[in-house]
Amino acid sequence: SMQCFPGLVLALSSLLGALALLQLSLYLRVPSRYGKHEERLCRPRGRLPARCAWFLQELPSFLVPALLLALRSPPRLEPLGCRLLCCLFCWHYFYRTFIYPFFTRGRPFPLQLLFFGMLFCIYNGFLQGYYLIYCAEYPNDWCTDIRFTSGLLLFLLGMGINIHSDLLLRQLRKPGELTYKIPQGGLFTYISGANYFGEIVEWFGFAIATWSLPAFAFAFFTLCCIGPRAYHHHRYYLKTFTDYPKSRKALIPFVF
Ligand code: NDX
Repeated sequence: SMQCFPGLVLALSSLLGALALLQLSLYLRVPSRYGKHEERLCRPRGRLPARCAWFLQELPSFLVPALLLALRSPPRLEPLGCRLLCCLFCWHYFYRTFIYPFFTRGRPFPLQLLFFGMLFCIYNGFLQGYYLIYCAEYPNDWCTDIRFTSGLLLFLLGMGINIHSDLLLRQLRKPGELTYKIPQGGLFTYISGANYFGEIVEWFGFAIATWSLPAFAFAFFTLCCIGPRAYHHHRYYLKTFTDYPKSRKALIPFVF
């Protein structure tokens, strides 16, 4: 049966950090080519409807840790912190897999990126789940530790911002419509990447709550992946809409 190999956790986390840097170097200047940054929309081949694409892409991030949690024998009953934290991770990906895709009005998604996205979700789902279920050791009162409570608070706040902002984006379109408009309301009043800001806050909250290398590596990856994308969205809006609100920033309210 499976057990904890600390060397494996270290290696996988380091590779995740390296992937984050690779992302940064690849996508700082040019955005990853999906959504509003895809050049040719008129080529339907090599693309999947947004619903299927997001469902398939994010499913492993829910399934892998959920299976690890369910199949561990003997079941891990102590300490509570590990299971709670693993459930938080699964909870996010339950939303992202089973709820988000069914409401999205996004453009068809490129198969190639879907393939890499799925690989990434398998990798990260395994790393976070494996660490929490087989390796993490928390004192029994971890649930009252300031790291757990403040991290959990940030996680919930970020998740709220993320879900609310994705809802505001969705409402910009009627079903079947594929055009871009200026997002309004919520944190979009201050930043172009409100949904990304929420997601970044969420995963740094998770990292603080778990106080673990894998979770910090994932938060860093998220920052490197969607941070630059928020900046590219911002530039796109400024270029596309002459009446785009001047005071709006890219990712961090009032700052950047
Ligand atoms: N999926 C995370 N890397 C990614 C997909 C892409 O969950 O090769 C990372 C995730 C993957 C990436 C994933 C991993 C790395 C990949 C990358 C592609 C290349 C890269 C594989 C797995 C790679 C290496 C080199 C390492 C191998 O038509 P549309 O789609 O534009 O419509 C949009 C709509 N919308 C608007 N509608 C009207 N008017 C406007 N002005 C609008 N603006 C947007 O709203 C969409 O339907 C919707 C949201 O659009 P957008 O662009 O704001 O968000 P999107 O990027 O689609 O993300 C959706 C949600 C969001 O909440 C975000 O926080 C979360 O998913 N997310 C996304 C990406 C990564 C991630 C979270 C994370 O790292 N935690």
